[in-house]
Amino acid sequence: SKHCSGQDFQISRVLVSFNSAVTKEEEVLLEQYLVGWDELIKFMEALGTVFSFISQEVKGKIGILRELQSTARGNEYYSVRSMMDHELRHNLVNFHKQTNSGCRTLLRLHRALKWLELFLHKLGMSSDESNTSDLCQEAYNEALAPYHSWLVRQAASMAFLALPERKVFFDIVCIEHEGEAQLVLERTVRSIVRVYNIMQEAYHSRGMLNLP
Ligand code: 1PZ
Repeated sequence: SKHCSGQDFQISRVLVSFNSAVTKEEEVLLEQYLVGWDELIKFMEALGTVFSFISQEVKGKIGILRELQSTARGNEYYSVRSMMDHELRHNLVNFHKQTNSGCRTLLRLHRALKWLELFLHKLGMSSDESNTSDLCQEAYNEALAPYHSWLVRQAASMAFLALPERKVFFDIVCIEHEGEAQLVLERTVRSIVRVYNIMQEAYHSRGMLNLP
């Protein structure tokens, strides 16, 4: 359809960005990773205004990271591991209170990517009778709810009720025939899993999975 071109959201760009974020040495390049998120923001915006509070939140996190990349020490923010090691070396990571470190900010996006992985997987496996709000809520309960306050959980659940039905989703995702859906979604899920696992290990090995 007409909107599946140009500047509009394209799931293929999510796949390409996350794939190109991973180097042969299994480094995750921060800039490419954020480009993947830029595309996901377009996706949220295509879903309507109810989701703009969520996309504002994500834009805020991306903004903090791009800001860090633009400073004098910006070259240290080249990859996820170089960022982590730079911030740890200079005591920029606070393990006790909330700050705007790159590590804790990126951790929020990292956790949200697990939600997306689960949701896209469920969407790919879903049938005509499946309800997108339920799929979304299940993925949220598993991946993000444990890290969110009661108030945020309530707001998220309300937003999920406003999600469009599967057909509309497939349209936004630019899948013309439902038969293609599973393949395209699984390919995207694989590119997400690859980035996610590398970052999970980087956070885990530095004891940073629970940064406040
Ligand atoms: C398809 C429609 C989108 C569904 C999105 C599912 C997640 C909804 C939850 C949104 C709540 C956002 C409100 C603010 C949350 C923040 O408190 C947390 C923690 O940050 P802190 O307070 O520690 O600084 N922020 C996050 O967890 C960041 C990411 C939340 C949104 C993820 C959306 C992912 C969308 C993927 C692309 C479609």
